[in-house]
Amino acid sequence: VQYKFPDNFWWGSAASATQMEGAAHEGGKGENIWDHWYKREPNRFFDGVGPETTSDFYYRYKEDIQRMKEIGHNSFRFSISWARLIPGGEGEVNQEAVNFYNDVINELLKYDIEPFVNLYHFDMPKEQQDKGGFENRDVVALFAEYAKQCFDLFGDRVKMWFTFNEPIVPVEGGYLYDFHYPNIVDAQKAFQVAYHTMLASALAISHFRKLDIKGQIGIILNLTPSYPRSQHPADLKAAHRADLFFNRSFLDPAVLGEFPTELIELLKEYEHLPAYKEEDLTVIKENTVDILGVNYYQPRRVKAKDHVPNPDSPFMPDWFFDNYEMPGRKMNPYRGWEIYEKGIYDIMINLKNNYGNIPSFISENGMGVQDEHRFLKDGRIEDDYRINFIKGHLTWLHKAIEEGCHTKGYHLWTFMDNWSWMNAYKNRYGFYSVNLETQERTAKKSAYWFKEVAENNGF
Ligand code: BGP
Repeated sequence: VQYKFPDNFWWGSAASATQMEGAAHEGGKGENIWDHWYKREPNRFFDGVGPETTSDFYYRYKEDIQRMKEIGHNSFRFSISWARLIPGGEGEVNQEAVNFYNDVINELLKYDIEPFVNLYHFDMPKEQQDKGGFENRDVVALFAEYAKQCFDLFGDRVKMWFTFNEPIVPVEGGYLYDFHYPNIVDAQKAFQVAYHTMLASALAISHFRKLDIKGQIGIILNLTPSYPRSQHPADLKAAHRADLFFNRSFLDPAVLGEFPTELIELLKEYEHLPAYKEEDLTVIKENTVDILGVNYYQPRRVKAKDHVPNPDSPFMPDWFFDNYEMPGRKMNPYRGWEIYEKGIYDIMINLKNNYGNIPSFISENGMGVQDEHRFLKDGRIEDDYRINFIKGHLTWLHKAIEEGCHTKGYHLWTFMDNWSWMNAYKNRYGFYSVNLETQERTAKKSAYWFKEVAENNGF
C-alpha cells in the first residue's frame, strides 16, 4: 500500500432521499418541490424521467445495504425526506416514515456501517415552498422543529448528523440562475434564503446540543476553490470576491460563527443586506459545527470583468467577476465540469490554515458518465476512468493529511446510479449500475477496487 490513510478512516458513499428512494407518492409521503415541479413541467427533466420511482431504495434498502457491506463500506450517508417524515412540513409525524428510517438505520448498524444522516437535500415540502420556503422565517422555525423530531426519533442510534447538503445550490438554482424550482431570479431573495438557511442550520444545532445527543453535527458544503486567471490585482480581486459569495458566505458562519465582514460591507454598499434580527447572530455564533462535510467536484476559475455591469441591470454576485475557461483544462465532458484533483488539497489546506483545522471529510466526489453501457464487458461496466478519478483525488487528499489536515473520510457520490435534479438518469455516478427497467443492480469494476481500498485502508 503506497497511500495509507489514518485509522478508522470513513470509506463509503453518499446519496439522498429524492434521488434514490422513489415511492414519491407512497408510504404517506407528502409532496416536495421536485414532485410538484415534475408534475407541472415534466419536459424539463432529461428523457422526461421524474422522481416517482428513481432507484426504488424505499423497497430495496435491505438488499442495497447488504451490497454496501459487500464492497467494504464502513459508513453511508443518506438524507431524511422532510415531506415523508412530516407531510406538509408541519404537524403530525408519519409513522410509516418513522418505521422506514428506523429500519434503514438498524439495517446499517447490523452490518457495522455508520449511518450519516443529512436533514435537508434540496427537498422543501411543497406547502412550505408555497409560503416562500426559506425566504420566510416561519419556515426556518419549522425546519428547526423537524430537525428536533429527527434527533428525538433517531438520535439514540445515529451519531453523525448534518443539517444541510450544499445550501448554496437551492440559492443559485432557485433564486439566481433559474435552474431549479421556484425559478426566481432575484439577488435580494437569494441572499435572504442563504442567510435563513444558515440560521436554520444553527437553530437545528442548538436543539441537538440541548437534547445532548451523543454524536456530532455538521453541515455539508460544496466548496469551489476560486483560482484567478492571473496574478493581476484585478483578477485576484475577482477570485477573492467569488470566494466570498460562493464559499465564505456559508463556510464562515458554519465554522466560525459569523459572516465575513467584507461580505456584509459589500451587501450594505449595494443595498442588498438580507433582513435579520440581532438575536439570530448570537444563535449563529453559539452553534457552529463539529464537523464539515466537503463536496468537491470542480474548481471555479475567475477573471476580472471585461465590461462594467450596467448599473440599471438587476444586482447579481457576477457583477464582481467573470468565469474563465482555462485553456487546456481537463474536463468531464458529460457533466461539463472541470476535473482538477489538486483542488481537494487546496480546500483542506485552507480549512487547516483559516478554519482552525476543523475535522472534515470528503462527503461527495465523483464522476458522472453518460451511456456507461459502452464500457460493458462480460456483463460488468469497466469504469477505469472512475477508478483513476478517485485515485487522483485520494492522492491529493493523502498529501493534505500528511501535512496535518484533519480529514477523516472519503465518500463517493454515489452508491448506485440515481436520479439527478434535472438530468435524471443521464449521467451515472454509482459503484453499482441500475437497470431502470428491472431495477437490477450490478457492481462496476470501481466497486471491487474500492472494496480493496477500504479493506487495506489505502491503495
Ligand atoms: C451534488 C449534489 C448531489 C448530486 C451531485 C452530482 O451537487 O449534492 O445531489 O446530484 O452533485 O451532480 P449532478 O447530479 O447534478 O450531476
